[in-house]
Amino acid sequence: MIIGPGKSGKTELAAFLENSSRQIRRIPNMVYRPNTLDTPGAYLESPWMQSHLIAAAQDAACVVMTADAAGKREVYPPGFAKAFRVPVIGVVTRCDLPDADREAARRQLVRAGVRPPFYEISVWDEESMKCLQKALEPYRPEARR
Ligand SMILES: Nc1nc2c(ncn2[C@@H]2O[C@H](COP(=O)(O)OP(=O)(O)OP(=O)(O)O)[C@@H](O)[C@H]2O)c(=O)[nH]1
Ligand SMILES: [Mg+2]
Repeated sequence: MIIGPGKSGKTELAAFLENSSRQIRRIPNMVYRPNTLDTPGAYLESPWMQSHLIAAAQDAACVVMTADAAGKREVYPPGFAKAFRVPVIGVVTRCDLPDADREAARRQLVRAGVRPPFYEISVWDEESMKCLQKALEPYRPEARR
């Protein structure tokens, strides 16, 4: 399950993890696919929707929390990661953008209660995507059967 601020690259990451073309539709709903549960940033950003994320995570093997290296907005409540019973993996997204500040994004994850190591990715850097994919491998549905 992937959660994070709006426009932080969650749907882009989900498309990669599904090995699908990057034409996945961007719709403001939770989207269940074979390997991923993509969630809208709007859920995290409205306090009354956050409980839906926590409930939905009960079906997930792990939660990926994204922090946008290229976005200053901080949306996670302090310690939010502690609401989940499943492992939480911190991912700094959009690291290739010119105004990317990875350090600030890492600090956001720490304040949100996520424990390092954090994965720093860009959809344009295949190495970084492969590295995250490898870390997520044990949580894939087939791997857990
Ligand atoms: N340069 C760059 N752009 C990216 C990267 N990842 C995503 N984007 C772009 O950033 C924008 C937002 O990406 P999405 O994947 O739609 O973001 P999201 O987190 O799903 O957004 P919501 O569904 O609105 O919460 C899109 O234009 C993407 O193409 C990246 O690694 N690098
Ligand atoms: Mg999306």
